[in-house]
Amino acid sequence: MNEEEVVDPSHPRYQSLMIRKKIADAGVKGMLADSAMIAHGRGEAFDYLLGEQTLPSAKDATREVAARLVNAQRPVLSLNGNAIALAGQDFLTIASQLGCPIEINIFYRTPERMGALLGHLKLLNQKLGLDVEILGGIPDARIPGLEGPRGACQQDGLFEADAVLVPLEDGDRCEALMAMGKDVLVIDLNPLSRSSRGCSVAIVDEVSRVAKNLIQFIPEKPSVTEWDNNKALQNALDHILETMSNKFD
Ligand code: PTJ
Repeated sequence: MNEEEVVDPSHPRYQSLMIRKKIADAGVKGMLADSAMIAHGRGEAFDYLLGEQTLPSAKDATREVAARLVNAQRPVLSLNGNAIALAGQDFLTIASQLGCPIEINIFYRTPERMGALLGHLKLLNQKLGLDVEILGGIPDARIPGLEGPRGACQQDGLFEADAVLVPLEDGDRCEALMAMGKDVLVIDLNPLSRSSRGCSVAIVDEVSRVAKNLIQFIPEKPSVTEWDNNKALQNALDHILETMSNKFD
C-alpha cells in the first residue's frame, strides 16, 4: 500500500503530505541530496507560517519574474534536485513557453544524481511532447568565485545567461551569479535567507505554486518594473509575524 492510498484526500494536510511524497519518491529514484528532506522541512516550516498560500506580494514578485524572463535575451532555468522533484514537469512547460534551456545545477553533484535527474527530465520532456534543451550534463565553464563541483556550469547555459531563475538556491551561488551581472530570480520560502536578500527578485512562495503561477503569467507578457526586493521580503516577514502574534487571540 502506498502513501497516496493511506492518506485520505479530505485530510487537512493532504496537499502538504502529497508534496512530501514527491520528495520521498524522488529520493528513492536517487535524484536528491541526502539533506534534501531537511531543506524541504525548513521550507515547510516557513510555508506553515505563511498559511500555505501565495501572498499578494509573492504573486506580484512572480509577475515581475515572468516579466524579466520574457524580456531577457538569454534566460535559463537553473534547477536542483528538490525543484525537479516538486515541479519538473511545470518547469519544462515554462522553458518551452520561453524557448529557453533548463540547466541542472546541483549543489551536491555526483554522476549518479546527474544521471537520475537528466533521465527524469528527458522522460517528462517526451511525455509532454516537448523538446526543451536540458543542459548541465557536460559542464565546460565555471562560475567565478565558487570552488569545486558547485561552480561547474555550461558556457551556452548558465554562464552566458542574462537572467537566471534559481529555485532553492544556496546563498554563495546566488552571490556569485549576481557578481557576474545577471538578473538573479530566486524562489525561496525563507524571506531571511541570503539568497532571498541578495538577489534581484525573490518570490517567497512554495516552488510548485510558483511554477503554476508562472505558466499563467508568462503568456500575458507583463512589463518589467522598478522592483523593490526588500519591500516584498518585509511584507512576507510582516505576514509571518502577524500570524505568530495572532495565534492565540
Ligand atoms: O539538489 P542539490 O544538490 O542542489 O541540493 C539541494 C538542497 C535543497 C539540499 C540544497 O540546495 C540545500 O541544502 O538548500 P538549503 O541551503 O537548505 O536551502 C533551501 C532553501 O529552500 C531554504 O531556505 C528553504 O526554506 C527553501 N525551500 C525548501 N523547500 C522549498 C523551499 N522554497 C520554496 N519551495 C519549497 N518547496
